[in-house]
Amino acid sequence: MFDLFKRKAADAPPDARPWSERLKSGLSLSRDRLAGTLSGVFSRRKLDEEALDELEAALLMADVGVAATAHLLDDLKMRYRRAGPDASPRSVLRDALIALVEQLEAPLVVSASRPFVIMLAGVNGAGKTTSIGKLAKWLQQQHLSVLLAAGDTFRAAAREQLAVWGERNNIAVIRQESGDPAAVMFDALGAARARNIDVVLADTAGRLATQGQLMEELAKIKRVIAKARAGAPDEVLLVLDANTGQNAVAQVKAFDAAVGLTGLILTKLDGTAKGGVVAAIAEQHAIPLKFIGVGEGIDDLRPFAAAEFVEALLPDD
Ligand SMILES: Nc1nc2c(ncn2[C@@H]2O[C@H](COP(=O)(O)OP(=O)(O)O)[C@@H](O)[C@H]2O)c(=O)[nH]1
Ligand SMILES: [Mg+2]
Repeated sequence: MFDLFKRKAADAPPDARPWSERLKSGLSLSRDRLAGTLSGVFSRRKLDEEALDELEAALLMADVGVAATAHLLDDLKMRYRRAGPDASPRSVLRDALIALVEQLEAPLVVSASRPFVIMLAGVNGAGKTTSIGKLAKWLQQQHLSVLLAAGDTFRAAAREQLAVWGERNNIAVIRQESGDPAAVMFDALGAARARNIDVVLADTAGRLATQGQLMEELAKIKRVIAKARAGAPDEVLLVLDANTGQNAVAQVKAFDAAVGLTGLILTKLDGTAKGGVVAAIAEQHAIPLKFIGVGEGIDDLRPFAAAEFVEALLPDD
């Protein structure tokens, strides 16, 4: 819910630390927990059966999931054999994790199509509107002009929240007092054309009366956008709350089946989230992870970089 406190959090002065530091501190809970469960493995300095058992438990606890954990253990054994008995378990684990999640690394590229349309979907509270606010800033830093479309017409508060992000970014928000999100999208693309805007960010509802209705509405929004500009939307991004654990994988599958996803944004990696869900997604339903969010501030969103992420997640040797 939008309230004054949230406004303060987002308007707080930018965090001056380097991104790698902020990512590390965002993932610190996860890393500390892994440090506890991995200390035996790392200190033994050998990947024997006991170490592999401990590792398995640690990965499962870190939200990596059954399928990706099995894959990682197989891959680890192979890598360890190849690297020889002097290899450090941490570096072998790091390499295996990077190899798995690397396939999700595919930065967002804004092609020459105008207006370039990015539609965001996701369940209520996942962080869609907040991610749009951060993404607007990121795109402006790439010298692209941005317009926001308030397609979550289900809740008045959602429109207002998007308007505040528009103010923060000093950009226009197209909204309607009532009515149909598809009509908002049509308006927004028209306005973007008239004003020579590069990118339209389309917010959508996260919950309607039923899940079926939500998916139908999203599909309809997508069709209307395509009518307003052939080939659009250029990106359909699913916003996921990293705290939802293995349920995130189920959400990726369901939204992909309903609207055809081109990418993901994983938010709230700064709290109690366990981070390992990235590996679960890579193993079970790999869709490019375009951005990760590590806070509520306007600068708390960055492209996903596999090696950087794994380094931040793993405790030191
Ligand atoms: N800690 C943290 N909070 C976030 C992040 N992204 C969003 N939030 C918060 O999560 C709540 C729901 O976000 P919102 O954008 O309204 O979700 P929506 O319903 O999907 O549009 C808000 O209180 C946000 O401030 C993040 O990366 N980290
Ligand atoms: Mg919202």
